[in-house]
Amino acid sequence: MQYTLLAKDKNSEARCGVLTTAHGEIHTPVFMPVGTVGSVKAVHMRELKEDIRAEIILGNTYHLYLRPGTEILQAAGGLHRFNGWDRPILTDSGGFQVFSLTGTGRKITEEGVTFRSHIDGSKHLFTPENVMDIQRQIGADIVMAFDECPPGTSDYNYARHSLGLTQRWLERCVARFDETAPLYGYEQNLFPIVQGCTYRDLREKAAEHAVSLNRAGYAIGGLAVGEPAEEMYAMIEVVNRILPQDKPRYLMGVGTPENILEGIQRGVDMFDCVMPTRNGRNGMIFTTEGTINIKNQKWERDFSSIDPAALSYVDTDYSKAYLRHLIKSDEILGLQICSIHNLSFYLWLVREARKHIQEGDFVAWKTKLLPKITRRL
Ligand code: PRF
Repeated sequence: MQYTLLAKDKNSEARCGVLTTAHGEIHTPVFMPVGTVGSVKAVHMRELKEDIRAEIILGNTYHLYLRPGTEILQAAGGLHRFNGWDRPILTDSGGFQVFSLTGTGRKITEEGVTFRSHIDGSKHLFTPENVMDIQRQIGADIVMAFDECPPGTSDYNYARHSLGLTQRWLERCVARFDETAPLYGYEQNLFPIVQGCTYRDLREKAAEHAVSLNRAGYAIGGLAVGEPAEEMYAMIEVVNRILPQDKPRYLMGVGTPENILEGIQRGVDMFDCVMPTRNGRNGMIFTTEGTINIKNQKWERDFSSIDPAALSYVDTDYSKAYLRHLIKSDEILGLQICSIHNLSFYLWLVREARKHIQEGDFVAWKTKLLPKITRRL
């Protein structure tokens, strides 16, 4: 995997580049639509490619392992063959997902995490080793380390112990990953995840340790988990001062359009978040004029396009009033339109960021755009 920096902003840490994987190029900064079970909810692969113009999607080890299971995925020839997406795929390790299964008998030990399936209650064990093996079987281009993501409000002592565990797990992930080979003939890459909650010294220690393992890219985890946004931005700065300039940095599970622009300004290259799809299915629409709750009565007779900027075909094919009607009627088409529109908005946002980094006016563009798109309409 090759990362080439194309431009660096003079007034901030923002950069743009190209990440070349076995399944094609990713232009950074990039937003990765979330496809938890291998499908981006309510969106066809054709729409993802041709309308939304996504370059990479995300899958979840936890969900794919439980269903359909690795035996089926291997029989299919990997997730790309199974779901029909022939561009890059990144899989999250399941760390974050099993840690959100609180109150279900989940247990963390040095060995790994035992948890119960949310589908049938069956008991399972994730270890750094088997999570690497599962991601080999899924066939992700980018494989994430198995980590613990503690709550944003964790005290120093908890955070320090948790980071120790995550670092020992990371070394086991690297060892297992490096002693195993890809199953489908193309290269896969392992990204370490930097944890450490909101504690500077822990973040620095975690970043230095991750860098010492010399991987093709690095992730920042444990943010946007309940801490104030300003602390998240401060931690990104601390970590990105240590991560190498010539490797991509991925901020996991972030975030709002504002979080993404602030992350880009601080040198982040990759983002993923369920917000455009999940909130979209709930009627929250991100537009270039501001955020809309499409269920609101104020849109009942608004026959204007969903977004005047026409970020995708759905914006002009359908009106706000019609979309409101679909969502109010629980029509499947409403979920599809909201998802296609919101993902088009997020992909538009990072494409514009890329353009303005290259043109040299990123911060001025961001400062002018933010008040407009964060408005509640
Ligand atoms: N670790 C993993 N996945 C994640 C996170 C993390 O810390 C986050 C935190 N925002 C989202 N997804 N493995």
